Amino acid sequence: MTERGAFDTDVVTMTRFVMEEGRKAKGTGELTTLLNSLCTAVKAISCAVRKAGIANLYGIAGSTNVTGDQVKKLDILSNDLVINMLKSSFTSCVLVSEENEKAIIIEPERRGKYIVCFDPLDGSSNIDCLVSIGTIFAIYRKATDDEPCEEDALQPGRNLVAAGYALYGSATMMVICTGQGVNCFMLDPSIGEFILVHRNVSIKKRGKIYSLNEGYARYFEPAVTEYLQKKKFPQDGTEPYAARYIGSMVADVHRTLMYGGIFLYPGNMKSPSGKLRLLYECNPMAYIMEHAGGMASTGLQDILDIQPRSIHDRAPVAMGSTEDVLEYVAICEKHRKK
Ligand code: AMP
Ligand code: P6P
Repeated sequence: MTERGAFDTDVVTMTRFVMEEGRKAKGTGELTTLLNSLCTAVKAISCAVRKAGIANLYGIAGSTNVTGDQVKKLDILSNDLVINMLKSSFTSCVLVSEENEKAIIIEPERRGKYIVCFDPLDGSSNIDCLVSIGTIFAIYRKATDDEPCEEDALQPGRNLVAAGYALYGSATMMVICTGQGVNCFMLDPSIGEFILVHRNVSIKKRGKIYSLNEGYARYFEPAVTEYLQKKKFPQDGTEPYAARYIGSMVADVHRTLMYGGIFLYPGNMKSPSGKLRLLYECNPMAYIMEHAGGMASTGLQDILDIQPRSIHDRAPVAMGSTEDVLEYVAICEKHRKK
């Protein structure tokens, strides 16, 4: 419904948008089918997340809900939804999930040419306190004609065909990029469709917000400490940056995309590669940021240039407004040369 309450009879849904883009690309329709299958999984996850508090869906696996049904934890339910929607789309041959130790190789009769790496419910530790959580996905094309295997997923982010995320916040939003700009779609529950609300998002060149978990300050590398000092006590007469950190990557990155600034999960002396996973957290978010005119770096190299060694590799990350990330990278470079 438009704000005037009139019914928009020409509404641009995500399904329609993806079909139009697919038509322009003159492809076989496989990627369009894949994206629309992911969209269905996200709608079902959104429904489950919103019901969780009532149907007691969240919490410890193995518990039973009010009707005595076996309760699946939301992240297990979300994982099953994404896997089943992708398997039944005949578009993918290898799936890598944050929830599965090994890659899932699709059976021959249901294979397609894509590889999908995903975190079905990122930030799930925040479910019980109703903090925003999300689904993140990254789509590659199989690069060889060999039998599909886990190694097919070990491609640098530069090879991405598409990536995106769903944010289950005050509303449910999907943000996707297929190489031609970043587009945002809001779920309209009244018609069960994602509606285009923000076309071709462009991130500010510089923001006023930094976002990281300062609880690890005692373990920060000197470069991170120096960067934060500059944000809190600027020597150039500018105002200090604001600090925002939700502890749910999709929410922190989406805020950074919308408002500008920098999101960091750096390595530290206890965890040199940080915590976030390269294939299904860092790469898809880095792809989105770069296509929105931003930047994503480990501090020493672009995230999208990293050659993964295993499917659950971690990577330190700083992403967001280009000038903010470049400022951080310069400090990292200075400390590297010491
Ligand atoms: P397909 O054969 O449909 O999987 O598409 C082949 C290639 O065309 C994809 O790998 C994309 O690079 C591009 N393409 C296909 N469909 C779309 C779409 N819906 N949006 C953007 N690019 C697309
Ligand atoms: P920390 C959530 O558990 C998550 O994987 C990301 O969504 C989030 O950015 C990060 O971990 C938070 O980690 O160490 O700050 O609690």
